[in-house]
Amino acid sequence: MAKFNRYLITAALPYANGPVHIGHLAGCYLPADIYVRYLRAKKADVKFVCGTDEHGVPITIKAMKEGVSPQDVVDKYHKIIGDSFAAMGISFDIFARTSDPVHHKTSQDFFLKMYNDGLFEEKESEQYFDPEKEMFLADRYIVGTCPNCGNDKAYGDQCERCGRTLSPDELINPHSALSNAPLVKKKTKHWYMPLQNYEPWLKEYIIDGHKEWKNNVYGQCKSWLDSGLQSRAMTRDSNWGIKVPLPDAEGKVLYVWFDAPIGYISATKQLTENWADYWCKDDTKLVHFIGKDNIVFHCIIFPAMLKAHGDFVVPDNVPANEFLNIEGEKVSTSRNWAVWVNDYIQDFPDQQDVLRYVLCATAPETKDNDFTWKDFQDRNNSELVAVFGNFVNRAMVLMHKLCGGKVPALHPEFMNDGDKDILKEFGLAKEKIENSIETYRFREALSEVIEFARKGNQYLQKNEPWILASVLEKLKAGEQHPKYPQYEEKDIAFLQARIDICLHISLQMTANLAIFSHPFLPFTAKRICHMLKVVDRMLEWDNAGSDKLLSVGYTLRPPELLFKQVENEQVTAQIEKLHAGLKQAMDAAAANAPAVEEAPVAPPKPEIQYDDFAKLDLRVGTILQAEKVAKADKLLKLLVDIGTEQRTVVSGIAMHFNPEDIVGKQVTLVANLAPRKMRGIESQGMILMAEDNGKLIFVNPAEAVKPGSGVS
Ligand code: B3M
Ligand code: ZN
Repeated sequence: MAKFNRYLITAALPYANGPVHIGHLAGCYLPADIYVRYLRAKKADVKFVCGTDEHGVPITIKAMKEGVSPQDVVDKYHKIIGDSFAAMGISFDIFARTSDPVHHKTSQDFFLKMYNDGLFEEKESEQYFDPEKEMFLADRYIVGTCPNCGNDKAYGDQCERCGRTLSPDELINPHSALSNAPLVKKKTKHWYMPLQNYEPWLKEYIIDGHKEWKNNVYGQCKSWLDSGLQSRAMTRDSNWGIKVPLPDAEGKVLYVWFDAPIGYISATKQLTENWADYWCKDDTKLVHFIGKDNIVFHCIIFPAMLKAHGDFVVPDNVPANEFLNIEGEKVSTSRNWAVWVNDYIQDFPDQQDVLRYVLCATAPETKDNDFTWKDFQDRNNSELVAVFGNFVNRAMVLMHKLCGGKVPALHPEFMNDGDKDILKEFGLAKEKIENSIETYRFREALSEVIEFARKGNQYLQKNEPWILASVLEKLKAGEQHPKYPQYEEKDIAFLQARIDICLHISLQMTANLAIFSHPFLPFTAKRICHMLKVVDRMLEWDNAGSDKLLSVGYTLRPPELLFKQVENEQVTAQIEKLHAGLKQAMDAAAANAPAVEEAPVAPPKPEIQYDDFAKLDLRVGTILQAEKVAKADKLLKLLVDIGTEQRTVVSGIAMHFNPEDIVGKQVTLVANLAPRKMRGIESQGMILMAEDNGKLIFVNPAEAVKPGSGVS
């Protein structure tokens, strides 16, 4: 394997269109920070760059929603996002912005170099054009009816109701989200990168060259490459972005996924005048930390761009994480189903490390994972408080009590096998943590840190220095301890030595815990350093595994508790906050559904015969019970009386009705629909609803009828 002399570590540039949530942290910022802190502790030459991604449709959509300019949006969120990262101890060397002139110039130069080398294809294509606004529309600005589920507010790239990926051509009745005007197609010219030309190189680079990449990353790359690459437009029609630096390119900007990764280069340029060392020398290890939705851009498109340009190194690894769900549901910023980092910092001041710990311990490294507040509490209380904090606190308290506040001596002549075994653990733990971090297995590394603290607790428990101290006290007073008559006056020196040894080793373990935990829990590591009265330099990785970090006789500060319990009320409050946020977002969305966005009535479906209709068994039923389905905020479980029997029906209407408000209401049920399991509950029928611009209304008879009455 190539020997690397310097590292350039990047974390995905978040869009400056909203605050960051804990899914972002767990996905890439925290793992990147752990890796970088470890490298710095090893005194590696490392730069850690990030910044906000300030172009592209996500920004303009947000500006439109908030009724402000895109510039206002990015200025606001660059600050909020940067502050959240700083507060969480994410230690970027620079947090830049893609609106910076250095970035604009770097991206344009990059484009021009490729252009001058003849690496783009110029192609005309027909694109949707809004005749009222006189502009071409990005897919997101085109709305219409989803051919899959009939949602009349599907976007040109995706239907948010059924999740289907769409292209604008698939939409029924496409119209502009900006003006509501029906769209026309118009020719427009763009510059395409023929990705297929880079296929052989990409296969060699990834499929043969990087078999060590994580399975999720390697697998995605392989499937892209297996299904064949195509030309992809690297420019767009828009007035927000980096201007295409060509004379005949009025109204054209660089595709946001062309300019954003170049942001890593321009950020490095702003950070150091030696930026070219990091980007152009083969002995640089370039690592991109990202979330799984960015894999193709970082593993296929950006490397192809770098290769095409020719001056730059390509990534050595792209350790992408999967997604973190919250309380069993996918994070959704539009539905406000998220734990926002700035909220966390307010609600849990000075407890950044608890979140860092929980997010790392449950990181979605190989598959999507779930964050729950209960788990947050459990891990804090039973791992940080009961294992890590407890060990450090016991070591410190006992040393103050039994050894006069000073590091006691080791007395090798009185050491036993147990002491020798625990000392061996120092080096072993270091090795395991190191191996795991270097192979991007941060969860495993962190569990080794806790394991080391656990061993510390077991060691203290086995040696029970507090009991030895009480025996000693008796013997010094000329008495025997009634419970331990085997010790006599001649054992005084031995007992004192045993106490000293146990605490000496425990304190050296504490110092090691600071070093081991520092990449993960930097605030805690510093607090330990403070108690041990050592400078931060002790945290250098060379010191890890040493049993000579604290000198005998050195006075230490009084102990402070490193962690505190998370109480049940805090858990409840956070869960309530999540649900309140969701409700607020849904209410606001309902209230704001602006008239301009009102979608036209869906066109008729293809004709059917009477026999098709007659197959349906439609009946009126009365709702007897209604309750929320756990961990599914869209679903209600209903019990419906249909005269002959009572049916359980799971219905996706929880966002629209309070369960208590609908008990007693009559509904129309499709009674002969094949049963279907939802969240483990068998749904025995479907309730008919009328939908008016997102609002759901029960379809029921104008007067109350007997449950079971047929509808025909
Ligand atoms: N802004 C997408 C995202 O935030 C995009 C990443 C750019 S990394 C160069 O998920
Ligand atoms: Zn749909």
